[in-house]
Amino acid sequence: MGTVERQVATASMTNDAQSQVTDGFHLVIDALKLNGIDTIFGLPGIPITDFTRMAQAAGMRVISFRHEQNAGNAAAIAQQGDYEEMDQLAIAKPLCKAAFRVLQAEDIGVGIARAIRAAVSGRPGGVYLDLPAKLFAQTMDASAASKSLIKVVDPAPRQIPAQDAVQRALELLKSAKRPLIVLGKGAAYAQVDTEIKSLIEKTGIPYLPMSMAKGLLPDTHEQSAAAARSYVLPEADVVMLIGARLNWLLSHGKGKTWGGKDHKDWGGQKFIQIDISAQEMDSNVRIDAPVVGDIGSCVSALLAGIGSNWVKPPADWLRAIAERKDKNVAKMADTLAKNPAPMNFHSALNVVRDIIKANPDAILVNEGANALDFTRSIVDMHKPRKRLDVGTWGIMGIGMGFAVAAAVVSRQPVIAIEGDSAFGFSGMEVETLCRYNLPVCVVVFNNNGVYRGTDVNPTGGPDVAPTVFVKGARYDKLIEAFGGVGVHATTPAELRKAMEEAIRSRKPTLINAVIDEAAGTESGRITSLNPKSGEKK
Ligand code: TPW
Repeated sequence: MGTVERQVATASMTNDAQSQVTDGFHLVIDALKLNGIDTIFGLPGIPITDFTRMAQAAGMRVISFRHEQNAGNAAAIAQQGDYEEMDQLAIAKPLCKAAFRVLQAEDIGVGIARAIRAAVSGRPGGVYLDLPAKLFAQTMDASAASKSLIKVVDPAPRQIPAQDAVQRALELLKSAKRPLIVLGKGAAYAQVDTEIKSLIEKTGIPYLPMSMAKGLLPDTHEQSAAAARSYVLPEADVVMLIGARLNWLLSHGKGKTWGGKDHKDWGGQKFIQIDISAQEMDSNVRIDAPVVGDIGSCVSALLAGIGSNWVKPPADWLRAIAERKDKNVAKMADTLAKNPAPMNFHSALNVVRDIIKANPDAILVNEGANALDFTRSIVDMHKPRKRLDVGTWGIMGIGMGFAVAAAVVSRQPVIAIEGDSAFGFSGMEVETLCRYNLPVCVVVFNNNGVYRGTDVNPTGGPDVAPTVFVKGARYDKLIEAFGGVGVHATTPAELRKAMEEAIRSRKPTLINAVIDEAAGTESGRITSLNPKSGEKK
């Protein structure tokens, strides 16, 4: 039975008097219908993809948008409030690292200094500064005003780790038979690339880069264990985390990924964690050797403690990793070399991989689901801080904003690899790319929908399935409206030619790369987080 048929069956089961069980999906649908609500404005993505399918199957109208903001506006037409009166500080507070409000003109200097310090010290984060309209009309004596401004001294002060903490970490590392280092984006932010490289190379320990730490050492480095990730995580006995958190991206440091028996079982690894925030320690599993301080100071202290006669990890560990790597790399090379029609993620990304290799200073922006996960694993980065993606929270819509800023600040070419749904969240900003004539090449991996484009409306009604977009859409035409270059690419050769030309010309370019609508899975590599994924059954 196909996904949709099965869900229709499940839905109708709830209406069956014999049936004993229902689930949260159907309770929500039933409660809405009971109250006469027959239309949902939304945006499907896991964990609510199946909910939208079931609601449609149950006869509700499900109208999908390209950004939740627009769905919210659609749903709000009957209940508009006074937007200008909104208490933005209260709304921003739980979402930001800090939120402040300035009420007097004489406090503007303090407010801005505080906001800067809060944003860049310790673990960096976004800060909201509320400047009410009334503030701007206030006047004050010009010389007192200039004295009230503060130039922040040492906004991100160094935090030196305690020597005994460093010693404890080194002892544990020395005792390891199968050590592993995980580099997180904190390691990349720290901008101490030489020290980190030297720590990795002097210890000889294999490492895994998290997505935004890719390129901190070139992904082609022989100590990179990225191509053997699923082998090294469960097998390692001591893991040193450098600016990486044991959050969901690392399966919370436990469970099957780490060799545990079930999803909560500890795999037995000992952890050394280097982080600027003490609070991060023990957040999911025991941290045996916490080293709290800024990454630069911590890595320097470790390097000093390592000295010149550090014993490299056992050869059998390194050999076992190398064997897995070779096997996986060969397998991937076979997959990448295939040339299916229509293109799939692999054949398209094989091109992107070559383009990035030939242009290692270009900045790669990346969002989507399959478009994100496959790019992360297939496209090697060769230099630090050249990869910007949706990060820990997987927020769609960062694409064009990141691309604009990356081009403006770095003046390097920017390549944005975008799922078609992901692109829709910020797509209008292609006008901004054209307005400022930015050297950005947007590649939309167009597979006709959120994740895939193959769903059908099981009721046979006039609306398409919630995850499906206009088939065969021509995103390339969008940028042409503003004078940019649009290209429709249906083969890897066309994609390569268009990307090379975009890099050469530095003109704002949008390539509509047509991908098989059945390629990929629901939500890329995190399908398992879907409460009731049709794909996995
Ligand atoms: C602000 C939920 C995760 S990934 C995704 C959505 C909507 C888009 C996947 O389709 P796309 O990629 O971009 O076409 P691909 O390569 O698989 O075809 N709203 C926000 N953030 C998230 N993460 C979602 C919804 C989601």
